[in-house]
Amino acid sequence: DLLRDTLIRSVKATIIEAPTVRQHKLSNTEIAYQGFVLVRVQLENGVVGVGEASTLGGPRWAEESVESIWAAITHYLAPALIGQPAMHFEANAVRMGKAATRNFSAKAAVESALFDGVGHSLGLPASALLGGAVRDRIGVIWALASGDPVQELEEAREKLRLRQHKEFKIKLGFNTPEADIKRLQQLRSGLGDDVKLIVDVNQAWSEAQCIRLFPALDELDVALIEQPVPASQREAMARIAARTRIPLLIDEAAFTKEELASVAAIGCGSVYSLKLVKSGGLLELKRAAGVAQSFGIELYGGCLLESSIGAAAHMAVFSTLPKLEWGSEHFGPRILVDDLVEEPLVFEEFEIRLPQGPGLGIALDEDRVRAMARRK
Ligand code: MUC
Ligand code: MG
Repeated sequence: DLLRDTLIRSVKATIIEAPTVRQHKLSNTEIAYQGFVLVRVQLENGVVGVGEASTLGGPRWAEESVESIWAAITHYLAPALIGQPAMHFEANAVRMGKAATRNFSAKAAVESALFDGVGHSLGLPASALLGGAVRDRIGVIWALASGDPVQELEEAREKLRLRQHKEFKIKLGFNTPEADIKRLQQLRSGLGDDVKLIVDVNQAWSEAQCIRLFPALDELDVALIEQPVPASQREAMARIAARTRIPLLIDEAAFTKEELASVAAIGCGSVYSLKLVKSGGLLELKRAAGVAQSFGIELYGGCLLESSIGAAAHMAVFSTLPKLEWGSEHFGPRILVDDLVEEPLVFEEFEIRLPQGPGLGIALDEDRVRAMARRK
């Protein structure tokens, strides 16, 4: 009996600290290691499904920290799920919703582990359980975020040479706007006119600064501007969206699909960054994509510097979206000194591959997980 064999026996969370190859800077945080919460869901048949929650330097990019995610899973989400059929994904999401409000990253990590466990039990990739893949590879952007243009040029050239990435997202807002523009000018002249550059301001600029600075971004042929103003300043974002010649990418301004509908209705941007940390689950991420599309908003496959585990969960759901106009940015596995899986996701010809095999298509590297697990 498949339903009984795949009842949820246990849900365990482990905090992981995974060093990065270099410092990664954002307007509001800076990291030298990635904080993850690894989730293992054991089913009655003995199969263990894995999922991952990602954070950026504590509760700064979003309100969840590794500690809060660990506590939400251990004390609230796990008790709500134990004994339930793992393959009742929607019902399990409802149960998690009743057990905890928001806590999106925690819920998404658990749901990822359920899809992995059920996929392994059925011999099916998670993408098949999510409607079936319409693509098996996705163009993948690299983020330049050391703040040192000399280092960044070198890094970008290496990615181009290896044919891993040909589009770059430049993190702005941790420096003065003048320094940001100067750095961008150096990157543009060093990389040439043909390389696609997008920028992520991570909420750092005011409306007035945007009005003043966007013409310079236009001159540098920036293709997309991500979340220039604070997430809560929706009207300001809408006014900027109406006057800019560069499309705005909505990131922190919309976590839930309902928030997305609100910002879309007042015209805050024309592209949306899909992330499990915002949607709180794979099924919910698909619904967010539907909301975006119904408003004519294009889709961008966002990340929060996940390891191959979290990237695989995103790839499983991204692969099923009929449209994904801007590709993805799941460079996370390549910014870690050591990934958490035996076979990291494959980056080839400027694309990231949807891993094959059942569930999320990845296998934990238990030695590395043990080495990077935070000692309590
Ligand atoms: C963000 O705001 O998009 C994703 C890539 C990166 O460099 O930062 C993250 C979060
Ligand atoms: Mg962003």
